[in-house]
Parts: sequence; structure tokens; C-alpha cells
Amino acid sequence: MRIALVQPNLDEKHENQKQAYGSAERPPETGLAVLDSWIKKYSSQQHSIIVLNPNKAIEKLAEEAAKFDFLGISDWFSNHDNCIFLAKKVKEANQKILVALGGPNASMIPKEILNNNYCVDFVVSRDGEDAFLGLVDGKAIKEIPNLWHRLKEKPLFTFQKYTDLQKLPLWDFSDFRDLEQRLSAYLKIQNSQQDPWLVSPIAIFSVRGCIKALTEGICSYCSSSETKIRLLPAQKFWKQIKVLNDKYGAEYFYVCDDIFPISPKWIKEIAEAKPQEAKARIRAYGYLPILAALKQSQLEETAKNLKKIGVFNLFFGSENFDEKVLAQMNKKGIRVEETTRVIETIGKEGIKTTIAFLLGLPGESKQSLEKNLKSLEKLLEADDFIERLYISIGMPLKGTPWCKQLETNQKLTKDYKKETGKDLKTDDSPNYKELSRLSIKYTTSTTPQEINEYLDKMINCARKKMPDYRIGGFLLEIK
Ligand code: B12
Repeated sequence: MRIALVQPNLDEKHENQKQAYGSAERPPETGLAVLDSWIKKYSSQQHSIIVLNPNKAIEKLAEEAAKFDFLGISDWFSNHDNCIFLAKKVKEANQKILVALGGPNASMIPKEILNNNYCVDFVVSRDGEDAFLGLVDGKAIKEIPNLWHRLKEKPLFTFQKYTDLQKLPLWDFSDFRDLEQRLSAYLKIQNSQQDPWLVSPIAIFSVRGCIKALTEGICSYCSSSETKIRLLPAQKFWKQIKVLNDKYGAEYFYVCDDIFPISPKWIKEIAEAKPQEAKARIRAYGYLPILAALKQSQLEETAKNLKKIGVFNLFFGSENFDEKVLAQMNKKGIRVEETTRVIETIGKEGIKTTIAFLLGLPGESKQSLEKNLKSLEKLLEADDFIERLYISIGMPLKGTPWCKQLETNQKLTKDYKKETGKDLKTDDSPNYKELSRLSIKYTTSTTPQEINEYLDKMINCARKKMPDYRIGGFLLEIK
């Protein structure tokens, strides 16, 4: 079978997203590389797979994609309209082509996608490896895991299966079109020793699943967490890095685990498994309550091991310093003083911090906004340990507990229908600006104007400490 995979670029309506990197260019997609390597290793058939270059006009991309027998598209909320446009166009040009959507957004709204878009044949929820293999090998639908289909008219799910990371082959970008060009900005910044935040790194991973979601439940705004934890063997983590070192000279990575330092033991294991010749400069996510709960000596040891691994920045989603606001999102916070202690301890090992705020969550008030501003001011006093700020207005992404809660608010859904002409429950391409605005109207005691005001104040406060391109976020203004 001739197979094409692609992750389209941002939809026009989401082009104002700020990634907090100097360039909007992204390196080749790890998720698609992983799927490609899985097919090569486990398929009984001879397939040819190409990962398309998304950096061209979407109409051109559709023309190219229509020439294949199977098109797999990686769907994020931020590129969903482009995914659907592509699916529609390829089906118009080639009625025999099979189109499957996977990725974080498709995983959350499979029914809405299949009900609203007849150009999509299948939706894969979460782990894509075995579903993709089953589809391209033509297995019986009922035997394919994680698959949404509409063989009996309405969307139905087969069964859930988690990929065994021990079985994961080492992946590379050998089937990516225009690879040299797609890696050029990344390699240029990396090799000229410029500020790493000028370009997005290549994503790698050591863990699938979120330990916070497992132990405390999923954060209500999160669209990507899973409660089943799987670890990549530490040696394999380094072997993967070595492949990327040797084939492409890539050394700058984004460990995309929901939480990388899940425990001191895990971090120690990875640090001790590091081969001398492996080269890695890594940004990763941390969870403050886990690190703050460690004894100071354990925290210091973990910081040393993170440094040995090559971590130069941990991203902490503090989100909001008002406990009540956080509690509504099923998240525990820690106080500014504790946050500062953790940031300073890791900072002494050269590991800097990205801090993330989410404003406009249910329960937000003028007082809580003020508290967040004061907290940021205080945190930024801690030397120069915070080097990057991610600040967003909360978006109730479809499929999250937060959005499901809003769907039960009749006044809100009525307003949403009036403004957009669509039913929030069945919408697969929500107007998130409108939805955020309505969430603020019905679940907070503040206003969009007040939130914009505090957002500006917080951004201006950060500007005194960091260049503009290191400040980013999801929705940066609301009317
Ligand atoms: C790395 C990353 C980035 C990198 C991307 C680098 C790159 N080359 O692609 C950068 C920094 C550029 C980035 C930017 C953004 N990101 Co980002 N990013 C991630 C991150 C941390 C990891 C993605 C990854 O590589 N995972 C590892 C691979 C192996 O997993 P995967 O891609 O999910 O693929 C698996 C399955 O999903 C599935 N699958 C995926 N696609 C397909 C397709 C088919 C056909 C099939 C069958 C299966 C399948 O199979 C794969 C193997 O199991 C995720 C969070 C996360 N932990 O996943 C957020 C995430 C994907 N990003 C997100 C967002 C919102 C953004 C931004 C809009 C943020 C912003 N404000 O700018 C931008 C958009 C950029 C753009 N131009 O499109 C959201 C998407 C939310 C959603 N519900 O859609 C996520 C989930 C984070 C979050 N929790 O909010 N991001």
C-alpha cells in the first residue's frame, strides 16, 4: 500500500498562537516517525510510507496527498480545520483513498469528527501504533485496537490497547520529504550555539501516561493525559538519542513526557544509563508538588541527575496561584515560597525554569488575578532562574472535563448557538474564542477586559527579565 502521513500546520484562526520560540517552524514530527517505524518493523506486507512536508499551501498538500492509497493525518485542535480540509479534498480527488485521523484532538472527539465529516473513514484514539498497523494491513475492523469507525452507520469503538514501549523500534526521519530543509533551522540554531529558545527542539519521550492523572485524577483542562503509565527502558531512551545524534547531528531535544521527573529513582536510572558519547540538551516538563514533596537532599540529588542527563530547563504548569481556582480544575498547587525553593535548588545546577499560567479558569476573580500577578512578580525576583513564561487564557478544549461541564450549562450552550449557529455538544471545530468568553461569563466573577489587563501586566512584568520570543501562550487576547 502507498501510505502518506502528515501533520498539517496551524489553522488560519489559530495563527496567533505564540509558541515561545523564536521561530514558528517545527522540526519533523516524532509521532509520525514512530508510526512509520512501527509499520516497517511489524507489518507482514510491503508498504511504502512517505511523511509529507506540511510547509506549503494546503491545496498543494491535498493534491500531493490524493495520490496515495491511505492518508493518516495528525489532528490537534490547532490544525483541525486543515485536517478536515485535507480529508475532503483528497476524497474528492480520489474516492478510493482511506483517510484516518489520529493525535491528541481526534482522540478526544472521535464521535463528533465521524458524525460531521464523511470524508474521514476512521479515527484512532490515543496510541496509534497497532491501530495504524491493523488498518494498513487490512485486518478485520473488530480486531483493530483504539479504532473508531462507522461500519454500522453510527460511530463505534473497537477496544482499547496500550502500546508496549519495550517493543518500540528505534525511529528516524528517513521517510520524511524535504528532510534537509525541515531540519535546517533547527540545526542552524543548535550548531551556532545560539539561544536554544530560538527554535523548537525534536520531541523524544521516556514515559507515556501522566502520574499526576493516575494518583490525583486528570486536570480538568487537560486534553492529553492518560492514567496508564508506561516507561521506555532507560537504555533504549539513550539508544534513541544516539540514533538522532549519529544520523542528523541532533542534540537538542524536547522530552514530551507529561512529567519527566516522575520520581528521583527514574531520573537516577536514566542518568546512570547515559552513555559517555551521547549528546543531549533537553527541555522537559516537571510537576512542582512532586518535587516540592521531596526532602531537600533528594531534590538536590535529582537536580544533579537531571543536569547529568542534559536537562537545561523544566517547564512547570503552575497555572494559577489561587487554590480555589486550581481546586476547580482538580489540581493541587504549591505556594510561591515553595515554588521558589524548588526553582532555586534546580537553578543552582544550571536548570532553568519555564513557568506557565492559565488565566480565566472557572472561579477566577479580580482578587485571584491580582494574586497571580503578585506571585509572578515574586517568582521573577528569584535571580534569573525563570527564563521563559507561558501565559494563556484558558481554552475549554473539546473532550476535557471542563468543556463537558460547560456543555451541561443550558444558558451557555444557548448563547454559543446564538453566536456560532452551532451546537457545542456536537461541534468538532469549536469557536474557542467564543467558548472561552462564555466560560468567563458564566463561571467567573471577572471579565475578558480585566483578564486582558492582567495578562498585559504579567507579560510586561516578564519582559523586564526575558526577550519577547520567550513569552508565549495559547489564547493571548479575548474580546
Ligand atoms: C512536541 C510538542 C510540540 C512541538 C512540536 C514539534 C513537532 N515537530 O511536531 C512544538 C513546540 C512545535 C509544539 C507547538 C504547539 N503545540 Co504542542 N505539543 C508537543 C507535545 C509535548 C509532544 C508531541 C509529541 O511529539 N508526542 C510524542 C508522539 C509519539 O506522540 P503523538 O504525537 O501524540 O503521536 C501518537 C498518537 O497521538 C498517535 N497519532 C498521532 N498522529 C496520528 C495520526 C494517525 C493517522 C494515527 C493513526 C495515529 C496518530 O500515534 C502516535 C504514536 O502513538 C504534545 C504533548 C504530548 N505530550 O503529547 C504537545 C501538544 C500536542 N501541543 C499542543 C498545542 C496546543 C500546541 C500549540 C498550538 C501551542 C502554542 N500555543 O503554540 C503549538 C502548535 C504548533 C504547530 N505549528 O502546529 C497540544 C494539542 C492539544 C490538542 N488537544 O489538540 C498538546 C497535546 C499539548 C497540550 N496538552 O495541550 N508542540
